[in-house]
Amino acid sequence: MKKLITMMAAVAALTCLLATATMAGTTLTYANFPPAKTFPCVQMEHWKAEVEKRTGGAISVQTFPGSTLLGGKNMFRGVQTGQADIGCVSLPYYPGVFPVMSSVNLPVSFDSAEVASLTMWDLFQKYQPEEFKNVKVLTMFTSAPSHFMSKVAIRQLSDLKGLELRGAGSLVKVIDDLGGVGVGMPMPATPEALQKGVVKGLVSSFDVLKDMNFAEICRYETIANLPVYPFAVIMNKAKWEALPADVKKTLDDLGREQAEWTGKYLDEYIKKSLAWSKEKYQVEVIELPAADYAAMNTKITPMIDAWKADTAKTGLDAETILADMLALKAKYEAAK
Ligand code: DTR
Repeated sequence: MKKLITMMAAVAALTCLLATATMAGTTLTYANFPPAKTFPCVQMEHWKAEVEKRTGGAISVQTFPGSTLLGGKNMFRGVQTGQADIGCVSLPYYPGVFPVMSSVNLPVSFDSAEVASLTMWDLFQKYQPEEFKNVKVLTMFTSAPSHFMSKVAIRQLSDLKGLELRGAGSLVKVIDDLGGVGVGMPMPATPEALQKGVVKGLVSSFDVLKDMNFAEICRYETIANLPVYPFAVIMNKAKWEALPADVKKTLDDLGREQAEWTGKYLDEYIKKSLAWSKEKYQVEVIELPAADYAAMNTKITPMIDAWKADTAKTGLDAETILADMLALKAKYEAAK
C-alpha cells in the first residue's frame, strides 16, 4: 500500500512537472545588431508581443538588441548555425550575397518605408531567392529614404567633393559617384567613426538623428532622397521545422503585416525624429538647388544598369526582377 501511494505521488509530481513545461512552452532567442531604441529593435519588440499574444504564451521570445548575441556581420551565419534562433539581417552589410533583394536598395526613388517594405515582401514571395533556402524568412522591411547628415553643411552637390561619408551597400557607391568618399561600415560602428573624424557624416534615414543621437554631432541634414536599406528577419531552419503547425501558421500570417507595421511606424517616426532634432540641437534642414537633384539622378542611375549586368551574370533574369519590383512600387504608391 505504501509503495502504491509513493508511486501515485511520483506520477502526480511528474504530471505536474510536464504540465508546467508545456505551459512554459518554447522560448526563441532573437538577435539584433543596433541599439534597443532604433527601429529594427522597436519592430522586434512589437513582433515579440504579437507572437506571445497570438500563440497564447506557447511561444515566448527573448530579445537581444545591441549586438549582445550576434552583430551585423555575423547575423546570417549565426542564425543558420543556431547561435540565435531568430536574427535581423541588414542585407547591404553582405555585398553581392542577395542579388534579388538588393534591387530594393537601388536608386529608384522610394519615398516611403511602407511602400518599400511591402514591395520587398511581395518581391520575396514571388522569387523565393536561392540564398534564403537554408533559413526561414519571417518578415522583411526597409529603412526610409536616405539623406545626408553631416558635420559640415552640404548645400550643393560640389560640397560633397572629397567628403568622407559613412554608408553601406549601394550607398557607398552612390556617395562615390556623387563625388564624395564612401566609407562602408555597419550602423553600430558609426558613432565612433564620427567622433574620431574618420567620417564627416553619414547617409541613412533620419530616424537615427534621434535614436543614435547623431543630431548632436551632425547639425546639417541635406534632403537627398537616396535609396532605402533592406532588412530580413530570418529563423534557423531546424528550429522552424520543430514548431507546431498552428504556431507556424501564426508566424506566417504575421509576415506581411509586420512589414507593413514597420514601414508605417518608421514613416511616422522620421517626422518625430526631425522635429526633435530641430528643437534640441537646432539642426538645419537643407534642400539642394533643383539642378543638383537632376544632376544627382544622372550620376547615380547608371548603377541600375550595373546591378542588371551583375545580376544577369548569376543567371537570374535581372530585367524581369527589376520590372516586377518597379511594378510593385507603383502599385503600392498608387494605393497610398
Ligand atoms: N542606414 C541603414 C539602415 C538603418 C536606418 N536606420 C537604422 C537604425 C539602426 C540600424 C540600421 C539603420 C544601415 O545602416 O543599415
